[in-house]
Amino acid sequence: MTEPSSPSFVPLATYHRYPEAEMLARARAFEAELRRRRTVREFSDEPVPREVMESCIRAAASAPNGANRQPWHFALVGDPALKRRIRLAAEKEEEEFYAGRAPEDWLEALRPLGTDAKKPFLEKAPWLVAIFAESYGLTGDGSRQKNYYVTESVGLAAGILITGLHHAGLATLTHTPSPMRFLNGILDRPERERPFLLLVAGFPSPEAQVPAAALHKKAFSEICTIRD
Ligand code: IYR
Repeated sequence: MTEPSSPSFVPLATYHRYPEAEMLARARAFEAELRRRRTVREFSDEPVPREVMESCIRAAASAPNGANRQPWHFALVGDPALKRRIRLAAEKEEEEFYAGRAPEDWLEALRPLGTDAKKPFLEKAPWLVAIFAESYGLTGDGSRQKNYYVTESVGLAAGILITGLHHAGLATLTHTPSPMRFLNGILDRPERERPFLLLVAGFPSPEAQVPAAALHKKAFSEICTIRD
């Protein structure tokens, strides 16, 4: 057994405080920017520099997470042969989903979005980011190390990634082929990493359309109660 290390602290050197008017202006500008984000299913094949993707992934990996275990792995895929294999494997699962595995109420809920089993965007978009949630870590000697709040942590990182890509001027699609264990095989990731979601990123096709139904957002009073 190694001795437990005692906590050590450094000054909070990175924090910025803004004057109140600027704080409100920043909050409103950020709200407006994020409210422009739309999930896109029609992508252009125009390339996106890898450095942009890498930077957004580093930003995502700054997410708050359980005990700083950082229980995630981001597999960034631009190789056309790998994208094709992912598309074929995802479409196989999705065909079964749409043709019967999905309960009728689920298919009914999806109808306004117009989704189906065909996933051409998995090949057309320049980048896929397969996000894996690490159920447990491995220490230097190969023994298991517990992770905490894995789903919450990876969800937070995924949200930051989507936000960062949008901020950089890219469109994304949050795709969850189900089940998606096939990603471990294709991307050579260990069993202890559970596929969490497959994020498609690139420029939208110039003809891209988005479902009108998804424009409806709940009223603020429905999503927030305030007691001040
Ligand atoms: N995974 C399927 C079905 C799907 C499920 C939900 I919930 C969505 O919001 C959208 C699609 C697919 O990707 O088509």
